Amino acid sequence: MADCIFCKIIDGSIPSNKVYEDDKIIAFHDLEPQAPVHVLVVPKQHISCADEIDESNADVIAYIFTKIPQIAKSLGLENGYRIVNNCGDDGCQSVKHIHFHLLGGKKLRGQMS
Ligand code: DGP
Repeated sequence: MADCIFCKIIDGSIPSNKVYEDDKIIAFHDLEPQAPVHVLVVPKQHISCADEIDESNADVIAYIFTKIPQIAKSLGLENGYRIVNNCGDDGCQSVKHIHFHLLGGKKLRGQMS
């Protein structure tokens, strides 16, 4: 997607502080961290939001969740972490390329909204 920030990070035209990359996904530090560790885990395939997940693209979403423990371990999140996905306007999704926030590095507040 030509005007998608995360597609530009994936193709290297916008720099990022990468922590993991393979042929299907990328993970990089969030520009505006909300916790001591705040990484975004993003499929390379452009899927706009969780509402667009279907049988044709669910494999890469499942794949992300198989890689998150490895990424979390590499970031030292031995004591747990939070995974957040914002979807659509009410979910306050600002970048319309699905991504999972991986947050940790301290005891996070329990509040969800
Ligand atoms: P969300 O609100 O769930 O769509 O989260 C989008 C996140 O993306 C937000 O925490 C800030 C981050 N972000 C936006 N633009 C960039 C960028 O160019 N580079 C990086 N590393 N993060 C970005």
